[in-house]
Amino acid sequence: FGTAAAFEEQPIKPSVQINHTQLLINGNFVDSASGKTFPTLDPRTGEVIAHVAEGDAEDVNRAVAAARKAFDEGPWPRMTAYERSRILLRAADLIEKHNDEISALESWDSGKPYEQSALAEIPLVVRLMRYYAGWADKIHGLVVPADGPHHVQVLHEPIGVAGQIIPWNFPLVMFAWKVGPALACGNAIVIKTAEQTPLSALYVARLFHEAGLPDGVLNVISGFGPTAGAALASHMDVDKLAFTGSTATGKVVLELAARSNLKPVTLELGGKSPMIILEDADIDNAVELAHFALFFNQGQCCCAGSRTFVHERIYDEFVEKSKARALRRVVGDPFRKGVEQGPQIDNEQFNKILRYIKLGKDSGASLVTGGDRLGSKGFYIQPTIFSDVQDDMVIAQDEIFGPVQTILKFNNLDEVIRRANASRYGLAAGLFTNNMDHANTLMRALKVGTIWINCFDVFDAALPFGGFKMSGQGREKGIDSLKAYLQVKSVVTALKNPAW
Ligand code: TXE
Repeated sequence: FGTAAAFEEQPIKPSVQINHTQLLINGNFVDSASGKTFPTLDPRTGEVIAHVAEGDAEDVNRAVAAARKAFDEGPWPRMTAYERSRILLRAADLIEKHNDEISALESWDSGKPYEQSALAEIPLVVRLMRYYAGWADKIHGLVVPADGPHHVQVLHEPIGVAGQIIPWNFPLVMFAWKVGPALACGNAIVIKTAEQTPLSALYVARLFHEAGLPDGVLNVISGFGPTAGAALASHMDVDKLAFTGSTATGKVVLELAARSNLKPVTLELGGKSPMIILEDADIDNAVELAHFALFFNQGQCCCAGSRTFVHERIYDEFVEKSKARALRRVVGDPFRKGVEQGPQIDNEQFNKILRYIKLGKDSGASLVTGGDRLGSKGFYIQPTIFSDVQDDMVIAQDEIFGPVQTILKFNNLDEVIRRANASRYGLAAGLFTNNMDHANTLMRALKVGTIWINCFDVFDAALPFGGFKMSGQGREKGIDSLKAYLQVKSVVTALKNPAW
């Protein structure tokens, strides 16, 4: 994983200035009402990057009032859909133009490799904005045949003020998944970013204004969950809530929404996604993709392939090759070229992962490689693999959210279907086989929202994403995401002359 000395070096200084640390309310950067700030930390060292305005219930009130006004009185829902589309396209162009600075902010704040930000995530954000710009002027209702002498129309209207709460693992991609469909439908937004990663959204929200987005349509609140997040979820003047984060917090916000004004809620929550490697699979390809599926983004993915089921006939070879691949993984400063894995997001996640590694060791699973931290500062963890993992072990059931691969053995298709589905989660699955019949059986039998066959983590803007069971409610991306941001209104007009 690189030499220990590499982790003691001075971190590489990112080439970007931090210009925005205040809240964005009604088109202006402002201090929080309380005047309070909180530090955002560099996961490489745990040191402070910047102090950011800390939004609280009062700031959420101000932001919701601005969004309400922008929606009820402003030009945004009233301008032509084509004009809205052009603003989203201009925003996409500006994000693309500033990829370097945005990627530097994103990697500095989150610890993800700079190359991953610049070559994969920011281009995905740009693509997503263009996809939703394409939808803006293609959202329309229906005229439906009715039984009586009536003209029946179904109007699709924006829902109003959308409250959105996002996590820290993909700060800007999550921002785009949320604001893209909401803006395409003509809504106004108050979005609360994760307390670990407030920087990139503030930068990008300013670009939306530069692109022509009217004031008050997109308000960004940095702050903590139990204060700012809870205030947004329980606000009486927020018409819809979208949340991505842990299943535990998803339950809390759903309850807050129900107890306040019954706003509809979409939830994108945790997972424990199975990777199923059948005996006929191309083993080298499966090893590489199972490695990617788990270790990508330091293992901090809701859809991480975190239960690797391997057919018993190829199990030992698979484990050996996975170990060799993990040992080749380049861990280090996210700003160093060629680095595949940076530090975990913060001390809390770092300790949580180390606790799970200890649990894995204590429960009798075999530690194949890794199993400890790297270096003595920051939140780096060795790529870790456990084999001989059993379904009832905690490491096979809980979302670890770190670079810890668990490899399980199976014998036949029926067995692996039953075991893969025996989870409270149902977000995604990966299948590796060249047998079409087996692929067809598995794709129908698995209770998950996304299945990747001989590939993994393909995030096309047009592809709906979301979970079965306790992985969530509703879908993001694709056409399905629009439904969450539209009201449906049926209009029935009596016909004077039904003959026509
Ligand atoms: O999540 P939280 P945390 C999982 C992963 C991780 C665990 C804990 O297993 O280890 O969750 O991470 C806001 N009212 N995922 O603590 O608490 C919070 O400020 C309103 C999976 O970071 O769910 C942040 O903006 N909002 C996940 C957001 O919720 C509240 C991605 C997510 O934080 C709130 C992240 C409250 N009472 C973690 N409490 C995925 N699905 O990808 C917190 N928040």
